[in-house]
Amino acid sequence: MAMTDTKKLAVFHDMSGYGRCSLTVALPVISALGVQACPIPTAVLSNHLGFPVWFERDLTEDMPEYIQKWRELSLQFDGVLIGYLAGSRQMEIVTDFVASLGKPGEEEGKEKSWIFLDPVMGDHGKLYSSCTDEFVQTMKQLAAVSDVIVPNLTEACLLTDTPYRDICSRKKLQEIGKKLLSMGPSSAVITGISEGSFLLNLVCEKKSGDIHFSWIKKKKAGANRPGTGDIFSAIVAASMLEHRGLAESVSMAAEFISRAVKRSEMLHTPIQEGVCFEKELGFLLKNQRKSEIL
Ligand code: PXL
Repeated sequence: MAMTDTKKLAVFHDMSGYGRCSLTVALPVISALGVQACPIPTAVLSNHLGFPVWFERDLTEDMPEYIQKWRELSLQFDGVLIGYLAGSRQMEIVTDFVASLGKPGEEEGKEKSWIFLDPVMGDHGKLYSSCTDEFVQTMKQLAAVSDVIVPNLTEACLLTDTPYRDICSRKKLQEIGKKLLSMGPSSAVITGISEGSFLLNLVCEKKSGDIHFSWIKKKKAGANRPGTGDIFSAIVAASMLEHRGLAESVSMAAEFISRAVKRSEMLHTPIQEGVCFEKELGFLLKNQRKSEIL
């Protein structure tokens, strides 16, 4: 009888102390799915930027040394999740880290590390104030070396130089999906597409030379809240490391977020406090793979 190793996921994100986003949501959901999360903090904030005031310490200058120690320890990862980055220099640091992990076939017997990118740049058709044009261009390069990218519609438009439209036809969205895949990744999910009282995710996958599209549709459970994109990418990354398919992983993420949003609405939690996901973690625990012992 052999035990399979717990999968390890390196996670680039900021640590915002209050407001349920980035590392404070990514770490618990990754753990609940049975995957070991290893954070590389990009910044430390007292709370997320949706509040009127905050403290922020940018960690760009510390990241190379932090990563160097991991190199000296020869640490290996099954996957890398790239979330909130504070500037183009951080993107270069992440790109170097990804390149140092090696590609399949470079080392005999070494499995490929999966690169998951949430290209955090904007929402509702607008670039976040912290993001410059240079940042968007560098993000395209990072997308090219990623395996799975999970942009929202605004970010998908920015990556493909498509003018943003609030209401897009499904055909047009599939064209954007195709463009995203032509940039390099084998899979892309365009998230949070609003269609009446539903939210759609468009899953685009390269499969034996063809492109396969699937639509994951969920009834809207409540208002948009901060941190839901971070929960989404963390669940997709951990779930895929546990050998689930992309569409199944997206469906699980959408269901979990829907439950947490419903709970937040029921409790009248202020929007800026994010989603009350803690008491919904049982849903992920129930979905944890039970096949670790072979
Ligand atoms: O959830 C994305 C996010 C990450 N990090 C910080 C944020 C936000 C969204 O507001 O402010 C610091």
